[in-house]
Amino acid sequence: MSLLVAVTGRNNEKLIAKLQSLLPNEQVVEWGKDVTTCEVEFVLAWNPPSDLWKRLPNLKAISSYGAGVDTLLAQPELPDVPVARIVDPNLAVSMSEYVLHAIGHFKLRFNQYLNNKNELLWKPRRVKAGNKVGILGLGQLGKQVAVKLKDLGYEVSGWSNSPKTIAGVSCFSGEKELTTMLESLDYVVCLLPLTENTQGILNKSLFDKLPQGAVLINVARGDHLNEADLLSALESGQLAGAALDVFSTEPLPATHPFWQQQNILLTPHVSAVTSVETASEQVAQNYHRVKQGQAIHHAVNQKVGY
Ligand code: NDP
Ligand code: OXD
Repeated sequence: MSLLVAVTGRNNEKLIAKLQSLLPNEQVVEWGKDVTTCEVEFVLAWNPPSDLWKRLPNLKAISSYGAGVDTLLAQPELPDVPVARIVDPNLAVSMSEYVLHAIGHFKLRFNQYLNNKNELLWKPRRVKAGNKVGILGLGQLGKQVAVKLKDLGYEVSGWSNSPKTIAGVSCFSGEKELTTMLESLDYVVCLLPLTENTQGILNKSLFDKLPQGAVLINVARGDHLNEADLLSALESGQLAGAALDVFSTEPLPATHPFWQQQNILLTPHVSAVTSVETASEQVAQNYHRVKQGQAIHHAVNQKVGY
């Protein structure tokens, strides 16, 4: 049995070394190197080549090298085996810090001061009024972000598929309740998984339900957002700004209009970066579980897509 690392677009030296140190008696191989495909029973994947799966007749389980599994589940020839994802409390810490910074960027008017600096302009302003934050998605990440913001004094609400109770956070579920939640928000944060139900959810209809001048923070997936609707909402003033960490096309092409928008804070998919250490430990544990014929930890529900 061997573990195949099919994580593309990054240098996997440290990852392979860490996995090999945790699995000293197992073969850890990297896609693209000399791989005996019939021995592979476990794959760690991130943007794997789509022709990979048909070469692995003995595959027993797959782990995403990330919290999100949308691109993995969308692979046309994905075999019918359990799929796990990374669940790391440290991801929720980085995500909370990112979201807090993104709110501060607009609330403290750093967006304007950055521009003023270029023009040598000394122009103090009061902080932007409003501290109501709504989180779309109350899972591993959304729940922690909600609790952190609540602890800092923000008025926090959250929306999920199933009803939830979180002390000090107003919880909503279902479409009707989403409208109620949106009506009072100053900031809306997307932390939903990308599924057929959530694709394009950040669109004109949602923006129009927010009070004028609200700010959008999208840290989930680029395809949650209708980009043209965002540009129109910024143009009309319906939205005062947006912080975007994820894009439909990554890296964001140089010609993309988002680069030129002063009221868009743009970062290159860095709000909660998978840790080699934690991911390796979880993958090694799941590898052992597969070897012993046990169910894997952090398996996703492939029918619902997360
Ligand atoms: P989880 O699967 O733990 O949580 C997802 C949440 O979304 C749950 O609360 C779920 O509701 C809710 N949800 C799903 N579908 C719907 C729907 N149709 N309507 C309402 N609520 C819905 O995910 P995580 O918190 O771990 O991660 C969220 C996403 O963040 C990932 O899928 C990934 O795309 C993104 N991400 C981005 C990173 C970055 O660096 N930018 C890093 C890591 C993740 P319920 O609880 O009822 O099931
Ligand atoms: C993830 C990500 O899903 O990095 O983990 O986006």
